[in-house]
Amino acid sequence: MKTVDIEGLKQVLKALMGPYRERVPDVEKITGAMIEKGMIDNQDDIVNDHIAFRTMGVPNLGIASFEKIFLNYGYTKKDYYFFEGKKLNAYWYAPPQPEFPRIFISELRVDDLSMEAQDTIKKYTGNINSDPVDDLDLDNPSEVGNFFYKPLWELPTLSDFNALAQESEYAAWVIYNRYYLNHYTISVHDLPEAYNTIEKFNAFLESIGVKLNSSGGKVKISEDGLLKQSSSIAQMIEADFARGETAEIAGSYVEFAERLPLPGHVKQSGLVDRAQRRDGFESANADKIFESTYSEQTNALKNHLQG
Ligand code: OOG
Ligand code: NI
Repeated sequence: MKTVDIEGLKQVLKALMGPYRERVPDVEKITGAMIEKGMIDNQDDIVNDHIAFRTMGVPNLGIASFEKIFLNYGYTKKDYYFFEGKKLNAYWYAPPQPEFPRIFISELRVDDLSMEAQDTIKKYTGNINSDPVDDLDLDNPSEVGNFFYKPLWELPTLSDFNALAQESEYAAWVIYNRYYLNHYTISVHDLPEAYNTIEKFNAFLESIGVKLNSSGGKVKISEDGLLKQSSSIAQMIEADFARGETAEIAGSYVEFAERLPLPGHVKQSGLVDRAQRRDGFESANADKIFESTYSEQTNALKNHLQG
């Protein structure tokens, strides 16, 4: 078996974070306030629970293409999730070493959309005749790092974007944002005691003016009670569309996760390592977290800001 390029993986993850931080001012805002409260000394002290990406399920793209990047860096494919209402598939991937984030990759089940929406998507993706990941030198971390932010299809028109959003907000998000990092996730149980539950951390976030996704309630709890998640509402970006049009659309967001110790393990943070905590994801939680970029949430954020 090929040895994993751990240094290369670090570089790839670092390349992802730069543009993400610029697009999502909440990232710096939260980190800054965490430093001020003495939770951490700097960004590197934050344990990143997982990162997430979205793709279009069409030939040569989708999970089957995108996952090759992380399989090359030693990730292992784990459970499958199906989101019937949102017409999505997803998998999560376990890292080669526990200090790296898990990865969550979803894809739009394009064939499940109306013919109209399919035609719109294929207008952009239709001339991708080979898998773009196959054209990459996966062992070259800087080439891989650049790939995430490289356009794979033409800039959409605003009217195509809006039409897609009518049927699938996920579709519209991907047609514009492509492989931009969708979120990173602060591991809350690794923080000092005063902030180490999702409830305590949410209170802190709201105290600094971070607006939380309220879909299904601000705290999403897995059926076994051991995975608790919350997320910010995606921040709006000034997006340039084809023909010189511009619009404010949803960009990326930040997530927060608390993983409780599995039954039989002591509940004392610091004494419990990652292997002894609830792993993986939860469909019902994820279903609501996707909505962090949906207009019902982003409109609530806008109204709040105009307050
Ligand atoms: C991913 C939503 C699901 C989780 O942790 O369950 C998720 C997305 O918005 O693309 O992040
Ligand atoms: Ni997530």
